[in-house]
Amino acid sequence: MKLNWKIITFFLIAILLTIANPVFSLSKIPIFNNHNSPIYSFTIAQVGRDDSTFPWYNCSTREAWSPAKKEWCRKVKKLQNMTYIFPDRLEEGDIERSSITLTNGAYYRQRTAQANAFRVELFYNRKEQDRSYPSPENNIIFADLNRDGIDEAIVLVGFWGGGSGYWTHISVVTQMNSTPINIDSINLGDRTVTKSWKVIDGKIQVNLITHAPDDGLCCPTVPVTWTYQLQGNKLIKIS
Ligand SMILES: [Ca+2]
Repeated sequence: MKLNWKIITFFLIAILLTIANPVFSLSKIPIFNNHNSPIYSFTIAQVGRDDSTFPWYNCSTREAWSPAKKEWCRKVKKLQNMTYIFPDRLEEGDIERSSITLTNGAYYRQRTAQANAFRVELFYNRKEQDRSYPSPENNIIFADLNRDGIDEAIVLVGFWGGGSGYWTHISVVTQMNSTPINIDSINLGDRTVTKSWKVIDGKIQVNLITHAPDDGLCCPTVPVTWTYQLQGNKLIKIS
């Protein structure tokens, strides 16, 4: 039987393209988050307890929620509607800025004759080249920092001071199973960029871009890794 090499070649190419196509197609598919915005390569990593991947859920969907998702979203709602403390603001003498009760994840004080406006946003991470939206995605970790067997919530909280300054804080919340309490918040600095963070062996490790002495506040250039440990009710920078 004489083989028709043209037909065989055609089918071989067709089979090859069929196999290869999903590979090529997947590489072209943009990844989208719950706000339908592309996740950029500098989006901070979602890393949970002891470096294992921690699940994240979109709490705005309407399907029947799994027990794990219900529990996760219940905790997120608590985090969005509670009081946060900012000890560094108290040192500046503005008592009102040092203790903020959020509603649905935000607080805004309008400017008055006596005082500047300011805004506090939960889950806000100032990303590189992207004044992004507040989102729990990537900006929340549940991990046991004090080894009592119960996970604390560790969240990023953004603080806008009424001008061009923007300070990202790491806040630790305990008692997530009852009435949560923000026991401490530390300030990562004005307009620093949080690149990634994780919890390893109960310590919070943050990779961020901070300022060289000559950098303008707008434009930090120095990559650093800072590590924090919960000692009693205080977050202490240990390296
Ligand atoms: Ca704990």
